[in-house]
Amino acid sequence: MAKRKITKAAPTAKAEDLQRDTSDGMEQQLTTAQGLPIDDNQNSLKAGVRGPSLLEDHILRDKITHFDHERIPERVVHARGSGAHGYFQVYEPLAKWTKAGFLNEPARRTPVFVRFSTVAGFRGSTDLPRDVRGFAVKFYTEEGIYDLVGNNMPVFFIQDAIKFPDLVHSVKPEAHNEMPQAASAHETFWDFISLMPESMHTIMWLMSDRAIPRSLRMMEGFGVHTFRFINEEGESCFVKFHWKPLLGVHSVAWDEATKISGKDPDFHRRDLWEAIENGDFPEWELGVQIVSAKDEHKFPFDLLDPTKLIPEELVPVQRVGKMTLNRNPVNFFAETEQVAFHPGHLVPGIDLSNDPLLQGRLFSYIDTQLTRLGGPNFNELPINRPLAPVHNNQRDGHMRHTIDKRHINYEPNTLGGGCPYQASMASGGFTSFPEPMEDMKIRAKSEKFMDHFSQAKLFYNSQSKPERNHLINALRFELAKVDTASVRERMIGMLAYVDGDLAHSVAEAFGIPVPEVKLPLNHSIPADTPPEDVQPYDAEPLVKRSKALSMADTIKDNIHTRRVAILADADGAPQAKTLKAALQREGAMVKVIAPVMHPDADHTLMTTPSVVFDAIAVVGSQPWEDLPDAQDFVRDAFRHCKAIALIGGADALFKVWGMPDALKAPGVLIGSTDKVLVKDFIQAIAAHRHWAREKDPVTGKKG
Ligand code: HDE
Repeated sequence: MAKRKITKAAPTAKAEDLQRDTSDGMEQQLTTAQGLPIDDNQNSLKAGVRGPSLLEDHILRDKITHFDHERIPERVVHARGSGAHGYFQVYEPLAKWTKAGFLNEPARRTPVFVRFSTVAGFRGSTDLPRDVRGFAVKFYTEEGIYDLVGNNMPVFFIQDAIKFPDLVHSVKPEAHNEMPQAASAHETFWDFISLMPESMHTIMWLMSDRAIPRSLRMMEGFGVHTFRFINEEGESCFVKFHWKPLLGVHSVAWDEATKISGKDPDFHRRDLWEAIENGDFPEWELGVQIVSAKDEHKFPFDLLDPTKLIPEELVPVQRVGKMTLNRNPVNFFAETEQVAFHPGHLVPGIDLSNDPLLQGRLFSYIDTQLTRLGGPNFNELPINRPLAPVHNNQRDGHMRHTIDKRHINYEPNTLGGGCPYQASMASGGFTSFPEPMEDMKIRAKSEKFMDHFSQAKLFYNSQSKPERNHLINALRFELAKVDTASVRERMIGMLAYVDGDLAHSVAEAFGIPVPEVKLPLNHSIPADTPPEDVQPYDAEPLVKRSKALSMADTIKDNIHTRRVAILADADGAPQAKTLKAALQREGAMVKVIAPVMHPDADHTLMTTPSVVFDAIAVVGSQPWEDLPDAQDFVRDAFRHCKAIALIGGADALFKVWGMPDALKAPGVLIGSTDKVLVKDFIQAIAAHRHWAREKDPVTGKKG
């Protein structure tokens, strides 16, 4: 065999090299984990060419042992995630509310790492289940790490951390057969939920289109709990955090979501990755809702109750800064998998509230990292390391990276000059807000926590007609997957406490009247209440409808980064090219799809369904109606209410299928690639979806 030129590994001479944590593998020869160069990576050591492998083969064992341990336990929840790096910048100093440095210096770009996730599915599950999405942001501030570990919905299912294992057990695949994967549509979940009236508000969100986002880049984020800001004077106010995406908030259709799950389960991960690679950096504005200390009790709900939001009509969201994601991770495992968030990672100026869900989380996150990342030194992994210097007397433990040079590892000390010494508040030491506290030890909730339905109603009433229809159909779908009729009926009965029509529409799909159910006697209702007295406690809502809860009026004025497919055979290629150029000028990502590859085509029809696009155009003389993939392509786009342009005779399609009305449906355009059509097509794409086309799957009636 010809001899290859080998670049020798540089001898590791310097102490700081021992702390290296990256390897680019370029121009380097292959070694064992101990740095021994390997001269044969193809054959194990054997007793003769046909003989058994030898136990002595330390090179084989070095490689296989490491391989055997490549997996770490996945997250108990939020196992499926995608991450990206970026930065955050505040617009104006927020000194009147908080002393947090990164919220006070507009010139400062604070690096961030964001991990988006689904909740219920395993690590390899689809990106498009009906589920809450995690939205966790790690800020590497000059004062240390600050983690805002939120979701894409502003409320949560339960009010107290002690119910979290029950909730998660009920939604995860069932224990006997580990089915279904990444789905709430099964009976243990609905059995639990139908007994938990406090979950009803979040259930409205989960059944809404928010649970099937079009893109991670088009989701809102929420801190969920009420937190505290503290300023230099030691004054505190309450704060709710929001992330507002600059591309607007958009979702896909449910039928589309199920198809994407099959065709491209990495749809969201790919979308985020490609946008960043293309330089289309996703952006969110950070919003805050501020409630002064004196207003703590002025709302009909409790600020500490995580099943409630503060309607924006009562307390407006003030946009105070912007986050931009501009860099993909280099290594998924090292960054996205090993990142460890914790709501207790705080900086001076931001503090906790007594929300009993948040309080429980403060225990859970470090505890889970001990199992997942193997010990207490996970904060030394590159992705978790603060940029601020770390000096303390914590020592040793599994996988310690730091080589502590001092033998003085206690405080107080004189031998180490008293270092590291306690920081004073003036020099940036963290101090908790000295909230006065004196009460009896008790397992109970404040009375306002008993209001379970008023905000579920607020959410339902705030939805547009198509959004309500989607919510009803989501419930019909989910409950149809429940085998035990009594569970389904109890759930429908519970919906009646939210809205009579909602309950009726869901019941209609099962051919039953709305069952009357008594509110379950669970721990959120005092145990000595006689069943006949168990009435829903509904606080009088201060707001009947909240615009911010609907996606109908979100940003719809551009087609930036929208994915458009042009189905074009070789004949249609020139027209496809013109259309592609026009759409690209507006910032769209355009692909030409062809039944048979041609020089202007990007993909073939066999591999590329329309569900992974926002809009389609069909060009050319091909008898499209004869091709099964083309049929699904166009029919799906029509069913999912996407903008469709039919150019150069392609309008024959719908006629052949006996759907002549489709040609007159909103969002369907017919013509040539002249300017008028292109302009209308762009407008139709920007509108996102033309829901007016939809028919009710149970009654067959429009909208
Ligand atoms: Fe979490 N949650 N959670 N959670 N959560 C985890 O921590 C937990 C809750 C959220 O991308 C776990 O490192 C409890 C609310 C996100 O790495 C675990 C309770 C909100 C992520 C855990 C909650 C969240 C997690 C699993 C009820 C929105 C993914 C692995 C008291 C405000 C972070 C891990 C990432 C992850 C516990 C409720 C958001 C087990 C006990 C409410 C975004 O520690």
